[in-house]
Amino acid sequence: MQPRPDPIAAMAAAVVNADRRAIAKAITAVECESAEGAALLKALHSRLGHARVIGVTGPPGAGKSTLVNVLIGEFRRRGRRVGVIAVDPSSPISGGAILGDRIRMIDHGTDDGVFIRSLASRGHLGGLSRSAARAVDVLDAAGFDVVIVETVGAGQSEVEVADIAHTRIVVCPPGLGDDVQAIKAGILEIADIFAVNKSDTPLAERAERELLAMLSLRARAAWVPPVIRTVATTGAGVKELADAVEAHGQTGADPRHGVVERLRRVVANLAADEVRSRIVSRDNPELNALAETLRRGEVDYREAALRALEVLGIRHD
Ligand SMILES: Nc1nc2c(ncn2[C@@H]2O[C@H](COP(=O)(O)OP(=O)(O)O)[C@@H](O)[C@H]2O)c(=O)[nH]1
Ligand SMILES: [Mg+2]
Repeated sequence: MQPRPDPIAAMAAAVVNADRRAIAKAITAVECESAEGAALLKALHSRLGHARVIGVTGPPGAGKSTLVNVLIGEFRRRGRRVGVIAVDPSSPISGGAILGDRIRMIDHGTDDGVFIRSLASRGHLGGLSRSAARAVDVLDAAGFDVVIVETVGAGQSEVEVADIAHTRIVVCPPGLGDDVQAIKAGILEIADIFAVNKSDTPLAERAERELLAMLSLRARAAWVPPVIRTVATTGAGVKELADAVEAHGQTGADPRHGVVERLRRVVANLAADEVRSRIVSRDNPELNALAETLRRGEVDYREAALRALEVLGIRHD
């Protein structure tokens, strides 16, 4: 009798063969943290490391999805296979059809070189960024040359998605007013490239000036984030944006550029979650006593945190 084929191994092989239905099924499996999904990822891990992962983040309405659309077209023209994970289902990515003739060929329904997937926004945002990291693994294993991850907002989940991206594009629309401060506080720190999108609107020049002024205050670094004006609705500036992504990839100086480092960051996020939930949810007398010593002013926060790790049996030096 023939041994029964291992369904996980068969699915992993189909993903590696870039079978579209298998990729779609695999992402569904890894999205919810099922045992099947976990086993599948394990089977795929030795195939990781080919894709260049690009994070695209910024406030809602900045034009991220539209920009991703034209970036898909630009990378296709450069012969790259492009996978997209959108963590922002509110503004769908169409696959490039908006530019009409110029990139009609990449209508993603017919182009095997493009795969686009929106992740459902069920669960908390942290969970969503975990799913995004796993979906990126699937697309990487499937051999996509470029994997773009679109995330909305300026919170912890964006920082985590940014953690797994080789190159992080922050999309800044002009005229945000006070919102600019909120972006500045968080995601501006993580930008490798700035796209001042909607450059066809009056306040674009000011937004660009503000960004450049802010960057000039920074310490000198090997890579200074370029500020690129784009009009996502026409495709203006997208070539420069793609050039900047490639240039950033060639610097090679960034430790995030290795796949082992990417996996390590995913593990760090998962481990941090685990520790947090154990400290918060356990009705542990030792942890309660520890919080009391903190309240009495006998230890500082950092000491308390290190002792909490000891209580959990996690050694530190
Ligand atoms: N004028 C102008 N409108 C744009 C540009 N890019 C995007 N938009 C429009 O801005 C709106 C939000 O775009 P979307 O890509 O969904 O933004 P997202 O929420 O950041 O993904 C849509 O109506 C787009 O057509 C641009 O460069 N110029
Ligand atoms: Mg969007």
